[in-house]
Order: sequence, then structure tokens, then C-alpha cells
Amino acid sequence: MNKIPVNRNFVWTETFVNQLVSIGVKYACISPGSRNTPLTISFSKQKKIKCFVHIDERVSGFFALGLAKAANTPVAVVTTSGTATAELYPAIIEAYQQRIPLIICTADRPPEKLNTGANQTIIQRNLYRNHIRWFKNVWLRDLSERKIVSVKRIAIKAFKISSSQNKGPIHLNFPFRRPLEPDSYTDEISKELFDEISKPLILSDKIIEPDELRKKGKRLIDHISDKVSGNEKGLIITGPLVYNQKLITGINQLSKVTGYPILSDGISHLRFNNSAASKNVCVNYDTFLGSENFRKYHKAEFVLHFGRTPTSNILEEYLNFSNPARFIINEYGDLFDPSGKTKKAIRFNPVLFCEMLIEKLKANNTGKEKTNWQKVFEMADSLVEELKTGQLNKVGLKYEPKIISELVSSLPKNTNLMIGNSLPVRDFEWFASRTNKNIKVFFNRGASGIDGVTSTALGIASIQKPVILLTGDLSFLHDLNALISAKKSGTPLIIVLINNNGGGIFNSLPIASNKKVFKDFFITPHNLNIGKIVKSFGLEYFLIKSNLQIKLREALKKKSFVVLEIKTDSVLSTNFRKKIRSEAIKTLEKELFVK
Ligand SMILES: Cc1ncc(C[n+]2csc(CCOP(=O)(O)OP(=O)(O)O)c2C)c(N)n1
Repeated sequence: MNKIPVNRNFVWTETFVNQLVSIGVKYACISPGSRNTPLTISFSKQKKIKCFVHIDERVSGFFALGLAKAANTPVAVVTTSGTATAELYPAIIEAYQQRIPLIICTADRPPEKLNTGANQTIIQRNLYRNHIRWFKNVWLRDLSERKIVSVKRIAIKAFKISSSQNKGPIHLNFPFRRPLEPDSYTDEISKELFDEISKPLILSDKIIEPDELRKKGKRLIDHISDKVSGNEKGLIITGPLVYNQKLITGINQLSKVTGYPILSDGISHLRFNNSAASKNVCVNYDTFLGSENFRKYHKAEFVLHFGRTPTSNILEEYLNFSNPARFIINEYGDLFDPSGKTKKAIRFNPVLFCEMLIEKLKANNTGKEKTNWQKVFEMADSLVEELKTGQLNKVGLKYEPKIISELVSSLPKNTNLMIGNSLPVRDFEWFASRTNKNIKVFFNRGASGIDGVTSTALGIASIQKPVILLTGDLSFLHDLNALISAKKSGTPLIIVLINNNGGGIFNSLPIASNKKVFKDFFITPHNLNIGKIVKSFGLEYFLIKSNLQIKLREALKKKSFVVLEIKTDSVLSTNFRKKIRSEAIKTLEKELFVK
């Protein structure tokens, strides 16, 4: 019988990649190296997979994170062995915390090379053990049909876990023995076995029927609807999450039926959808919940919480103080209550949860006219909004909050917005007003690092258009290597860069008064010329002093990569925030409590 010469590593990687493609993997992010040759070649040959190449693995990891979040489908990430694998760790942590599907494929040296002083050899076995949903060392000990099928099964399991069963990143480690090139043959196999490589297993998936789910949820819904019926003083919190339209609609209807105001996080999408027309959506709670009287006289008794932990610390303080019955609902039962008061989250499909609760409440006839509770929240929100707008109209772009209001009012419909951590996300929470422009907001609030921000935005921009990134200068500098990928790929992305020459957020910390250490160890001014840096990568750059709106429109028309830098005054901005907050609280207390 005729035998076919093969390289064993390729039997393994071709089988694996063929299987991934057959179940729907469409993207791979690959970094250069030698040990990963079999994986790289197998992915790059696939017409149905779009490959992105990044020389820096940290960039690659975050790019894949952005891409996977925007596409909501697993993205494969390929690296060589050694420290290259560790460069992925920050992105893996973020993906773990946010449950973003990544299939991490690290090439490794064979086990006999471990602890021998062999080059580029580290212990990669379950390297990310605290932040990974599944790990598997992928071995092909012999070239039997059984072993080839087991590689296919691993690919299927990787896909299923990462995309749904326990959504998030999974790690497959491939120890490859030399030779690593496809035409350096190591074995001979039969035609039948050879054909197995390109024959994927059919994915058999047990789909849970909605009726089955409904049955499971009935007791829960009965229990909650009983509580809602007896509690006028309820709130709906929409924490950070990329909400789909069904969930947005469900939450809005739930708010109407229950009469509960929606406290919508700046990065929750509910502020920027058609739901925003409803006054039920509050956006200024971070200010009005700062009023002691408001807290005291308007304690929440019942909370339905969707999405992650809210950005607003004041909201958390208010909840601690009110001590309501808090129901945290999400697909995986992840807990988002740093106070530790809620012991367990509800593991249930949030869309179905809304649907079932609405049905039940309507059946119980609890839908009613606006309550006083609702009116107070609406009134407080409008009052702060008016005051805030008045103050913002008086200042220019030197004041960081002004950048938020100009940005939100200049965005075209259907924009994707990535918000960096530190002050951008805080200011966005405080100063982004409601709009119905259908703005989809992305963020890295899983671990809230200032790393990988530009790379994540580039990953989103590789499949969504247009994308605007709002980021601070230290975050931008932290991820400069992303500019290499931006230049190489030509991906259109507009970066609105708030440059306050260091970590402006620290100005609001008590340590700011310790002049001795504050500047050098906290603010860390860099005095770098951002324009020169960006241009040195061959990318476009503009310094913006006013009229952000015009520059933004021009940049959007060009459909290219551009950095719009705005130099701000961190101290002025800090004082401005304080002033707005204290004036708003004073006015609110006068209106609501001194009559
Ligand atoms: C990877 C990482 N390193 C350090 C920190 C701590 N940190 C939080 S905010 C911040 C400063 C960020 O400065 P910048 O991006 O310029 O934003 P600004 O605060 O000025 O708005 C730092 C260093 C972090 N969150 N993540």
C-alpha cells in the first residue's frame, strides 16, 4: 500500500486548524517565531481564516481581545515558546474577567528539554492557571486515527468552552519536536489516515430549548415578582456590558412595568440607544447620590443588577448605605458586588429573565402610573444635567470634562467608542449625556489596566467601523507598539488623546498633598512630544485646541488612522469637577429638601 510522507507536527496542526475552521473560527492573531512554525503555517494556509500578524505578543493579545469582543466569536492567538507566551498574560487576564473568547495556542519545546538549559524554554504548562477557563497540553504521541480524532475533539472542546460553556480564554500548549517545516518528513502514513486530517468531526450540540429554560426559571421569577410587587423603591442598574438590542429592549420594558429608574453606567450602551429618550434612564446619579439627604430619604430597597460592577464608586457607597435586596443577573452567575453583601449572583439568561418577569408582572397587574420614587430620580437627574451643561458651556477643551461633552455631541450615529481606563472612563461616567445615536461602547474594565488600550481598539476597528478611542497619555504611551500594527495594517481608528502629561487621576487622591513624592512617583510627567512620536511611525497626528467636532468629522471622512491630541490642565480639571459636584449637590438639596 502506498504511504504518504508527512511531518508529524503538521498532521497535528492541520487537523486542529481544519477542525477549528469547520466550527466557525474566523480570525487568528499570530506573532513571529520558529517553534510555532507548524501552527503559523497551518493557520496562514486557511482561506476561511483572516490572520493578523503582530510582532509584539502583548499587542497581539489585546488586539485579539478587541476583535473577539466586537465579533463575539473565539479568536485564536498563536505565539512561539518562552517569554513570548507571558506577554499574552495581561490580555488573558482581561479576557478572563470580561469573559471574552480567546483560543490561546502556545508553541512549546518538548518535555525532555525542560530544565536542561535549552534555549527559549520555560515552564508553560498551565502558565495562566488563575485566569483561564480550560488548559490542555496537546500531544500527538503516535500517528493513529484515535490520536488524530482526539486532536479534533480538543479543538471542539476549546471552541465550546471559550464561546459558551464557560465563556472566556482557554489555553492549548503544543510541545513540538524538530523538524518544524512541512516538507521535513518524520513519518509515513496511509492514505486513509492522511484523509482524516481534512475531515472534521461534526459538532453535535445539545441545544437547551427555551421551554426547558423557562421551566427552570419559573420559581426564580415567581420569587422576584413577589418582591417587586411589594417594593416601590426599586432600581435597575446597568453596569458595564456590551448590551444587545434584545436585552436593551427587555430592560427598558422592565423599567416601565416596575417603575424602577435605570441607573445606566457610562459604558453600558443604555445611555446611547433609543431607550435614552426615556427619562427613566438616569445618567447623573454619580453626582446626586453624593447628597447625604438624598441617600437618607431615598434608600433603595430592591435592586436588579445587569452587567459588571458599576464604574461609579458613589453608587456602590449608596447601595452599601441603602442595603437593598440586590439581584445580580447574568449568564454565568458571576458576582459583581465588591461590598460582599450579595452572596450569590443569579445564573440565568438576562433576556429571558426580563421577558419572564415582565410577563409575570403584567399578569399580576403591577404596571402602574409614575411613582413618587420615579419622579424624584428623574427630577434629580434633570437638575444635575442642566447645571452640568451650563458649566460645561462656559469652558474650553483645557478642561477634561468638556472633551467628553464635545465628543458625545459630535459623534455620528452608530459609532463604536472605546473608552480607556483612568480618567477617561470616570469622566465618561460623569459627563456623557444621553443620546439616541446608538453608540456602542467598549472598555477594558475586567482588570482596569492602562495597558493594551490602543491594541484593543485596533482589534475592534479591524471589523467595526467607525471606531473612536478616548484615552489618556500614559495609557497611550504604555501601548506604543500598537502603532507598528496600525501602520502595517492601515486600520482606520481615531484616537482622541487627552494629554495631561502624566496620570492626572492621581490629583484627586489624598496623596496629592504630599508634594515630596507626588510628582515623581504618582503623576510621573513625561514631557514627551506625542506628535513627533506618532509621526515617526508614519501615522497622522493633529493637535486640537478647539472645535473638536470639526476635526473629528474630517478624520471620520478620511477613514484612516489618526491621533487627535488635546493638551489639558489636570489641576484646573480636578477643581472643575469638584465645583460642579458641590454646586449640584447644593442646588439639589435646596430644591428637594428645603422647602
Ligand atoms: C497596567 C497598569 N499599570 C498601572 C496602573 C495604575 N494606574 C491607574 S491610572 C494610571 C494613570 C493613567 O494615566 P493616563 O492614562 O494618562 O490617564 P489620566 O489619569 O491622566 O487620565 C495608572 C498608572 C494600571 N491601572 N494598569
